[in-house]
Amino acid sequence: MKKVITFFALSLAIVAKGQDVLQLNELEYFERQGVNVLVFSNSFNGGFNDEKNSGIEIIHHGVRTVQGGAVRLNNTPEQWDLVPKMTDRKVDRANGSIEVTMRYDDYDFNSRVVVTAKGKAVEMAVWLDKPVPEKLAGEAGFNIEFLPSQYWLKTFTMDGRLGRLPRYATSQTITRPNSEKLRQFKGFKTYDDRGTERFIDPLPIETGYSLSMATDDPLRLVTITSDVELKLYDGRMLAQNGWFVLRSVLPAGKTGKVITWIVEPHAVPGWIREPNIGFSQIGYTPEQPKVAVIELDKKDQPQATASLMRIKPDGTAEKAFEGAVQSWGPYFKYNYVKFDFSAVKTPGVYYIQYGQTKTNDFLIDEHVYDKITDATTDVWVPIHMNHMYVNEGYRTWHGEPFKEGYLQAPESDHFDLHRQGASTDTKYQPLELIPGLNIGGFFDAGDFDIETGSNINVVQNFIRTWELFKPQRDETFVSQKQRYVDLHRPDGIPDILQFIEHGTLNLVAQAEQIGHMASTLSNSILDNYHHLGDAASITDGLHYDPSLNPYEISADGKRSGTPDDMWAFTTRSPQLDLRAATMFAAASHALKGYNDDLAERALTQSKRLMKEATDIIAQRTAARNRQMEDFSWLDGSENNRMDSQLDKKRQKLMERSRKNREQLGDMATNLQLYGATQEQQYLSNFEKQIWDALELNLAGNMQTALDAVPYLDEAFKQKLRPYVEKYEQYIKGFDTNNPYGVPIGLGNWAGVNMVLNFGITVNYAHIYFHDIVGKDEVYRVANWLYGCHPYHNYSFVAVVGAARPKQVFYGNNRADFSFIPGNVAPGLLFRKPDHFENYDDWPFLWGQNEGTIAGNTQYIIFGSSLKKIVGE
Ligand SMILES: [Ca+2]
Ligand SMILES: [Ca+2]
Ligand SMILES: [Ca+2]
Repeated sequence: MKKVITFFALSLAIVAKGQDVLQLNELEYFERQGVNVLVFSNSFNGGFNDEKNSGIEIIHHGVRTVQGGAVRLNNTPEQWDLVPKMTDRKVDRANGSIEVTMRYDDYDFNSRVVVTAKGKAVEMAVWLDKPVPEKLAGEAGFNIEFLPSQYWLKTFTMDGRLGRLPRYATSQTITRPNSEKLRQFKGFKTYDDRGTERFIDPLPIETGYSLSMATDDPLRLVTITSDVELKLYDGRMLAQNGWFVLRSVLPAGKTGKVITWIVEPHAVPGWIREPNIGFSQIGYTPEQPKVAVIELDKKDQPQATASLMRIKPDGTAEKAFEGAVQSWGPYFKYNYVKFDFSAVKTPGVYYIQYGQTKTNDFLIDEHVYDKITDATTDVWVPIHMNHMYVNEGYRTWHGEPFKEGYLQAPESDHFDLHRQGASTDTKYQPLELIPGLNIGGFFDAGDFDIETGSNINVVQNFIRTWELFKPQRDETFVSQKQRYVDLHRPDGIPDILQFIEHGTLNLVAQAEQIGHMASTLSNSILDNYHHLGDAASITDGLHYDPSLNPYEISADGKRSGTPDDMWAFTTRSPQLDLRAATMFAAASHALKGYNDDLAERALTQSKRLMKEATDIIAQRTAARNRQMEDFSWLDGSENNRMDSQLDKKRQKLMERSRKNREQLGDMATNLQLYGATQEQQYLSNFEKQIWDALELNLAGNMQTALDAVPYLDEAFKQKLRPYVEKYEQYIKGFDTNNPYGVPIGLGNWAGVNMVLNFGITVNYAHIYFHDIVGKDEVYRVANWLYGCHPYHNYSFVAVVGAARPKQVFYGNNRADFSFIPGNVAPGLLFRKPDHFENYDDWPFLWGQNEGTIAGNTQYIIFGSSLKKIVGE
């Protein structure tokens, strides 16, 4: 160890000059070419508790490979273990250091981490003003975490001993009594101890004072030396989404500077990030615009030209086109140039050659968009059908889940952000079986609950697709009687009708059995919420009987003492009931002639919920003081500064909109009700509201206005024209906002819904006003989705036709580093202050890789409308 430190000190002295060393930059992180060290640019937020996105992070040669640097209370913190709250962050430019104060309220425990640039390395030091609280002694430590997919199979040395980091977790563990387990998020438990009253604690892979990670890979090499023992763990022992964890336990009874690590991420001399050539992996039609966006390292010198190469039938390549590379400019941390090869219109197989970089090949052909929705409708959607056995060829995707049904949720504060109030708002006692809910519905996303709001969206998205595009595709066998779904087996019924039916079956059952809509049907225990595997094995399928012992099964084999039954959260929301009423009206319309009985039941519930919810809202409104948040929905993305006169005008508009909304109901709901019932009053309610809404938030309300075009006359269309003209300017505005020409989200859920919404609106604007919004505009979102975006150029959609779709998604099969075909990833996750990422070797970050049922059915509308336009 001594030797290493001496060598280290020497190397510091030699290269501590200019740009070779880590320096604190304007954006408050440490930077040298190839290495960024971020210190709480992103803090732990506790929403889903630890999304592996926070604390001290290292972006190493363009990849965020280290995060989670903080004082933590576990050897390998899981999601739902407590995270520290950042209470202070100080940037000291003079000394080149960042200091962060962290706090654990549960233990009244404060600590500070000070990160200081020291040549090519940083010093990470932990300071305590008071000794570690007794309860945390031996448990609290300073941790950082390494991304397994970037480190597995690589070599490491600890104090000179050799090792190789494992592809799969097989290190050793001990168990400890639950009394020693520190409290997890809201007091939940992530584990089932099988009655042992003991929890699992991993043992380290290695311990020592000097560690080199990835000695065989200069891009990933990081050396760490410490004055307190280092322990290297494999976080995957407890949870598949765990990382390699390096930690030093805080010494008990000490104050002051208690731990000092020297961390040096190696930088490859002269390294420049490989250009990321963004293009559509689906390919292009001959007539459409074709522009590649090339993402360049700031230090990279742009090429003057790029070429489009054509692969001939004999396998050789020839230059089809050479064109100038146009500068777009900087956007966050990279520089962007564009290569326009729209001139090439001959069908064929092509690739882009830019300097030394050559892309994979893609097609130019009339038919490239023909199959873009097929994987989503034929595979992704049916696999997410709940309460069914789903088969595909030789493979079972899942058995029939939740056979024991759903219990009335007791009062609770749930881990998936749901809440059951003190009153159930139903005739059921807490934990009483609510009959008839285990039918129909779709799994929410990478989890298995039925989010009612999302399921309402799903049914509406299917209805919208059905009513506008009437897809007759039949590739799925659905038997509600057998509770069986078979993929790729036609049964004579358009699949989309069967999907509408399946969603409606669950939602009607909620309305009939509960009396109103549940907020969710979800897991009762955290241990089966993070389930990865066959949905049918989440619960034991037996009714919970508290008179039996846990894990005991009754003599008749029908009940068990394991409290794993799912819960229905039933606190009444009249707003949700109204949304359901609208959807039921539309579903009734769509299902008529296919399933008349269900259509009738849906209509009955629609009318009843509409009346009851309206009454409840009226009562509540009368009793409630108005709050500003009531019209926050109106205040959209246009935050231009306005003078006070405009402000006044706007306030007046907002006030009128609010009143109209209160008296006439939501305008989009009115429009949908008109579509479902053809009753004139709904249409006039809509017309009274739409113009104010467009004045207040053009981008946010344009879709609703366009949805009305088929129902209204030419005069409406003429009145809408100037708004569409303004919207066209809004679309074009994205060309200067960012290099990719679409709205890009910066939240902790990447913005695919926003991008899809934009794409659908542009498509509809083109369909109804093609003289204003030209056909060229409809390819913006397609380009983005299928590969023209930052970070990498893989298609975000696991879609038919893409040459290089993403390979891992946060689906329910994520533990297999796999995907479910047809999934749409949220996309680029933004990490403050300037980093976009989308891992394609690590599925477990939901903010960038999780497809949702509402988003994926929205994609079906987008894809269907795009196909219609392209086919014209
Ligand atoms: Ca969920
Ligand atoms: Ca079918
Ligand atoms: Ca059960």
